[in-house]
Amino acid sequence: MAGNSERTFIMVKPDGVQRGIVGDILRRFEQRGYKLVGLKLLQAPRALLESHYEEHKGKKFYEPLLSYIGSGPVVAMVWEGLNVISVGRKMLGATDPAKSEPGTIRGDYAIVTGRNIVHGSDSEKAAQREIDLWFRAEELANWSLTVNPWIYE
Ligand code: RTP
Ligand code: MG
Repeated sequence: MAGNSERTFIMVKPDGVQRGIVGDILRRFEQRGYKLVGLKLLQAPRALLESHYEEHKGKKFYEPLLSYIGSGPVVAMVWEGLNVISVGRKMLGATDPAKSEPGTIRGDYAIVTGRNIVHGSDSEKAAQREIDLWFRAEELANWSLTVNPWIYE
C-alpha cells in the first residue's frame, strides 16, 4: 500500500506499557495526523515473537530480546498515512537511545537499546509482513478520518 494509505506496524514494548507511556505514544501519532486502524494489548506467545524477530535469529541479542519482549503485555498498533513507515521510524528515534534525538519517543524516554520502548516497521515489505503477522484482516478498521482534508492537500 502506498500514498495516503501506507500502513506501518508500531508496537509499544513491555517497558513502555509498564511505564505508562502507551497514551503518549498514541497521542504522538494521532497528533501528527495519522489514522489508527488497528490496536490491541496482548501477551505475545514465543512463536509470534520468533517470527516477528526472525531476521535477528542467531545474533547475540536475540534471546535477551525475546525474553524482554515476552516479559509482559505489548500494545500492537497499525497506523495509516502518507510516509507513515519512514516518519514513524523518525518519531521513534534511533535504535540506541543514546543516539536518539530529544523529542523522539526513545530520545524522551529511554537510555539503553535493550529497553527502547517501541518498535516500528523499517520498510514496506516489513510493514506488510508484520501487520499480517500480528493482526487478522477483520481486526483492522476501514474508516474515514474526517479531518483528512485539513491534513492533506
Ligand atoms: P525495532 O525493530 O524494535 O523497531 O528496532 P530497530 O529496527 O531500531 O532495531 P533492530 O536492529 O531491528 O533491533 C531490534 C531490537 O532488538 C534490540 N536490540 N538490542 N543489545 C543490542 O545490541 C541490541 N540490538 C538490538 C532492541 O530492542 C531493538 O529495538
Ligand atoms: Mg527492527
